[in-house]
Amino acid sequence: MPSVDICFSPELLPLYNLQGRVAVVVDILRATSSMVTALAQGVTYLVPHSELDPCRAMAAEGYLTAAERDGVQADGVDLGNSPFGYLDGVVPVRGRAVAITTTNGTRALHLSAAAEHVVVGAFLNLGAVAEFLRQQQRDVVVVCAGWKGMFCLEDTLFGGALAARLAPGFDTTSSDATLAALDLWQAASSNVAGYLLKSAHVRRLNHLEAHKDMEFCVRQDVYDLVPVFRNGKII
Ligand code: 3SL
Repeated sequence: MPSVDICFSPELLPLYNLQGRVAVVVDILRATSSMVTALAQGVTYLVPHSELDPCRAMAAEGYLTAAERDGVQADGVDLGNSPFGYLDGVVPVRGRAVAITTTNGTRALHLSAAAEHVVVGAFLNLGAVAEFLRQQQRDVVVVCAGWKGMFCLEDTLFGGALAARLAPGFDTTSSDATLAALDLWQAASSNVAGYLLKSAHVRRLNHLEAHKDMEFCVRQDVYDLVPVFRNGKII
């Protein structure tokens, strides 16, 4: 039976073997939620960058650029990191390719590249990701983007929610990390948005739009798509 393990921070990735496994990279607030939303709104593909300058430079090649550092849109780009940037129509996104860099999420994607498949997970596409994993029948590692190497609640909650969806067809009991995430999910699942009000990142993004973003990002099964990161592109 395939197993589900959870890596609480990209800093712990050297301890995990990703070979032959599926890595589900998650940054609920907000990078992977925004990427899923972008593709659902007709963005053709995204190119994730770890650094700002190479991302900005892709404007010259016709890409829309999206960049965030410390929760704020970076200077000189088209979009920040709110999913509403892809929904509000201020910047037309349909049919465009997007170069994107964020504080933690895009870095976590690159660090997961050794996996057999690297997929982009969010509550917004939770059911679609679970179905993809059932079809693959491979061991799964949920890679939490965290915050600058630190543990965070929202990505761990996603890990618990995904493990709950995959049980009993997957082994969700052999890893203490997965057991802890399942317990956290059980504690928070009846009111995820309410639970996350106390999270460090919601307090860090302490302005009105952040609450609006958070309430959107915890919605489950809004989009039936599974973005895959391959050959430098998220499609
Ligand atoms: O760290 C990241 O990659 C971002 O998702 C952080 S933020 O939600 O845009 O502040």
